[in-house]
Amino acid sequence: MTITNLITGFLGSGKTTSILHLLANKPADEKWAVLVNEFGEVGIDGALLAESGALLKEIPGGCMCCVNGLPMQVGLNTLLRQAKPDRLLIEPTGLGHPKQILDILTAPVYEPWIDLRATLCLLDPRQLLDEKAVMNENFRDQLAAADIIVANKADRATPESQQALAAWWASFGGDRQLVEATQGNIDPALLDLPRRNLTQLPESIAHSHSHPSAKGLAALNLPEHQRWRRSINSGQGHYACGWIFDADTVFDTIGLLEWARLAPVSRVKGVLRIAEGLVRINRQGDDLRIETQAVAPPDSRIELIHDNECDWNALQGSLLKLRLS
Ligand SMILES: Nc1nc2c(ncn2[C@@H]2O[C@H](COP(=O)(O)OP(=O)(O)O)[C@@H](O)[C@H]2O)c(=O)[nH]1
Ligand SMILES: [Mg+2]
Repeated sequence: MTITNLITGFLGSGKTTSILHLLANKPADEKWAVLVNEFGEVGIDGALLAESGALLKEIPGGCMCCVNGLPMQVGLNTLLRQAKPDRLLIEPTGLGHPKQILDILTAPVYEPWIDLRATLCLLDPRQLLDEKAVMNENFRDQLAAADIIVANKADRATPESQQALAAWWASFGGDRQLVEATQGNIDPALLDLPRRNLTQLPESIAHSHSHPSAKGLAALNLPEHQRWRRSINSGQGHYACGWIFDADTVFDTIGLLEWARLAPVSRVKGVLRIAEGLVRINRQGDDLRIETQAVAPPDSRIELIHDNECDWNALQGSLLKLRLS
């Protein structure tokens, strides 16, 4: 049986960061697997996790319970049977449906394979001050479905966000556990805690978005001889646009970082080639993190997410101008 945890949380709350931390501290003799499901179709978290040493499976293009119900389940089953990992961490999209995903994971077909433990929900308490987030059903469902709430980004806490967290906890905390973290740095022992009974969860909310036709399980790829392509996705009041560039495309470093910093969107994620090597870009609101990466994905990819429609063509125009080759 594979000990399995769902790591939920709204867009940019720190799920991937926390998973990277957990992987960095895993016992050397254990085999861990990660299933990432992203809202955008381009699939960036897989590239971010490429160096982590875990088995990785990606499901891009929307909530995994909607996009890929059956193929997702077959893929998951194959992963569990063939690789027999000791642990599986599942990162659903920040706009995913936690209740439905828990329903899938507790289906009889997985009973012999999955030992489902506590669901952890990452929360940036500042998001409790953002009415748009608080009104978002996915945001609320994720918090409601969690067994443990991780108040992340403690380094960014303000008196207002701490007050909002205390008020939220007083109303909705219940008998759950609340832990504070920075950079998703949590005690790995939390992963062993049991989950609550599903019947205690609030009724799931009907899916308000359309179900796109089933797409492949792998992240989007570039056809041969094509220099770049883009992909647009929308649903649940959010809009995503991602681009993939071939392995020969190199970006102007300073221009690229400025583009990512200033793009009028709430979320930017990417792994791209620059003259110095590879750069990872991860921005949530004003929190911008830039890192270099050693293991090269075959291409460059970047994705923007926003809660309003954006002028993707204008952003694309300025991005294309930053190519050095
Ligand atoms: N200041 C600060 N930034 C953080 C912390 N944890 C994560 N981040 C940043 O928040 C952004 C989103 O993190 P990510 O893990 O990709 O979020 P996800 O969308 O939930 O997977 C990234 O730029 C991270 O570097 C934290 O504790 N403090
Ligand atoms: Mg992520």
